[in-house]
Amino acid sequence: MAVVLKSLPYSFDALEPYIDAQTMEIHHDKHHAAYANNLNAAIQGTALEGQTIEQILTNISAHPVAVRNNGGGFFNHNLFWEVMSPGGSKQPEGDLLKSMDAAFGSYQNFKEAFTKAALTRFGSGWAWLVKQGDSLVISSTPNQDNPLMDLAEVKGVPVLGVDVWEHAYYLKYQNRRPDYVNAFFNVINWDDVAKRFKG
Ligand code: MN3
Repeated sequence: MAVVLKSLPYSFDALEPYIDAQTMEIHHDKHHAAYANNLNAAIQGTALEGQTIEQILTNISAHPVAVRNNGGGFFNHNLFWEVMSPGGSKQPEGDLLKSMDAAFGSYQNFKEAFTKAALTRFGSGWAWLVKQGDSLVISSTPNQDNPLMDLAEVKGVPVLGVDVWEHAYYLKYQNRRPDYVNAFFNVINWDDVAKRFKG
C-alpha cells in the first residue's frame, strides 16, 4: 500500500508569526509531498509495500538509500506537523515533566540542551527528544535520519523533533537558525509530545 500525505492539522498561517505561512505551504506541499511520492516510487513492487513506515525505518540498514532518505523524510515531517500547534499546552506537564526533570534537571536545562543539539547539527538534519524506556535523551541526526532507524547513533522513540534543514526557516530567518529554534519553542504542542511519551 502506498503511503499517503496527510493535510496539515491546521492552516498554513496558524503558526505565525513564529513560522510563516509561505514556509509552511512550501514545506508541506512541496518538500513533504516529494518525500511521500519518492518513497512510494522506491517501495512500489517490493515487499516493503506491505510494511508500516515504522517497520521500514527500524530495519532501514537493509534497504536502499532512497528508502532511507524519503522514508525518513516522510515520517519526520508527519511528526513535525503534529508536535506543533497554535494551541495546546505551552509547557510540558505531568509524567513527561517528571521524566524531563529526572533526565535533565529542569525544563530550562532541557531547552538549552535541545537548542544546542539543533544549533550544532552541521548542515541539514534534525534535533530530537528521544524516549528510551522511561527515560529521555537528546540527540541529533543528519539528513532525514531519525532515532527509530537501526543505524542511528542514539536509538529510541522520537517524541519531539525540530527540522533544521534550511528549507524549514530560510525564507523568514535566512541564516539565523538560532532565532528559528527559539521561535519553535512557542509552537510546540506539549500535549502531543506527552501522548508520544506515554506511547
Ligand atoms: Mn523539512
